[in-house]
Order: sequence, then C-alpha cells, then structure tokens
Amino acid sequence: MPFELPALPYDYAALEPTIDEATMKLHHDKHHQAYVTNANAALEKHPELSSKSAEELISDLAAVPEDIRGPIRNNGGGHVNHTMFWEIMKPNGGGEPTGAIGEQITKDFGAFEDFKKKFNEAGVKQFGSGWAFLVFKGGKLEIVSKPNQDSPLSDGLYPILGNDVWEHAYYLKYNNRRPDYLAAWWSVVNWEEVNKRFEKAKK
Ligand code: MN3
Repeated sequence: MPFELPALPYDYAALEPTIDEATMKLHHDKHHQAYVTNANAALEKHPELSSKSAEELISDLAAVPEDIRGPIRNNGGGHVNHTMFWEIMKPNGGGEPTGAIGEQITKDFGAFEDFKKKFNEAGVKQFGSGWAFLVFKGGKLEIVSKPNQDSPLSDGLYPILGNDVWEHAYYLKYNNRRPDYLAAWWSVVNWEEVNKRFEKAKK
C-alpha cells in the first residue's frame, strides 16, 4: 500500500480540553484512515503512480489519470491535509507565534490578534466542509480557504498551517459553534513545527 496512516505524535487525550479525546479518536482512526484507504484503492487502478508521494500527486493533479483524479483530489488531499494537521498541533502549545513565522505575521498582519481574527473569519465563512490555510505567496503571507479536502498544493502553494473546519473536527464538543472551535484551536498550535513548514514554503 503506497499510503499509510501516520501515528498521532501524542495521545488521543493530549489536546484536551481544546480538542476532546473522542473527537481525536474518530478523526484520526476513522476519518483519516478512510482517506488513506480510499486513496490506496484508487491507486490500485494505476500502480505506475504508487511511487509518488501524496503531496506530489496533489501538487500536479493534471498528471493524475482522469478516472482517479477526483478520488485522489479528495482522498489524497485528505491524507495530506490531516498529516499536516496532527503535526502542527501539540499539547501545551499555543502562545504567541515564535521565530521567523512570528516576525512574518507581524510584518504582514500586524498584531497576532488581528491575524487570528482574519484567519478565524476565513474558517467561519467557508461554507460547508473545508479548511482555512496560511500560505506564502509573492513574499507575503496569505490566508486562503478551500472546500472539501482541496489543498493549496494544487495551486503551487505550500500550506504553512491549516485548520480543519469539517464538522467532524469539532461537532462532538463544540456542536454548531464553529467560531468557538476556531478561537480555541490556537492554544494547541505547535509553532516550532509551523516554523519548519514556513522554511519549506519559502523554498
Ligand atoms: Mn478532518
């Protein structure tokens, strides 16, 4: 199987109380696993692609054969997005952004509070399921929202961080209160990992 579900880098309960254990179990073991399983099933029809990483496939969807392009976009995208998502969170995370990304946020958005407000708005306004992402475009940070499991990689942009606004990411604890989930999520962000991703985005 070309793709595998990565182990969570912490316990299911480690992000409590921001993200509850039951949500993490379902989200990782069921939802992310389903994206991996379905992406692998699609690739069985085109074994010549199985040496490519999910990021490579999503970055060049035009090169994916048409009969599996939709399934790869959705499930390969889901795999890439969630792999990032687990890594950019950690227990006792949060606080002000550190390092180069902290400086760039100040430069492009002003105060961290103003940046969070704009990012959370992008998440709230995403109709239905999707993601809010931070990307680096033309020397500046930019906030983009995407439907479903679409990735900025498909636009040639590397996601520095992203928050999942599918209902499965928050509904058990926050019910319909997506803005509350978005506001609380910053307290589990792993800024060291986000800084590593910012370095990649600059290349
Ligand atoms: Mn999800």
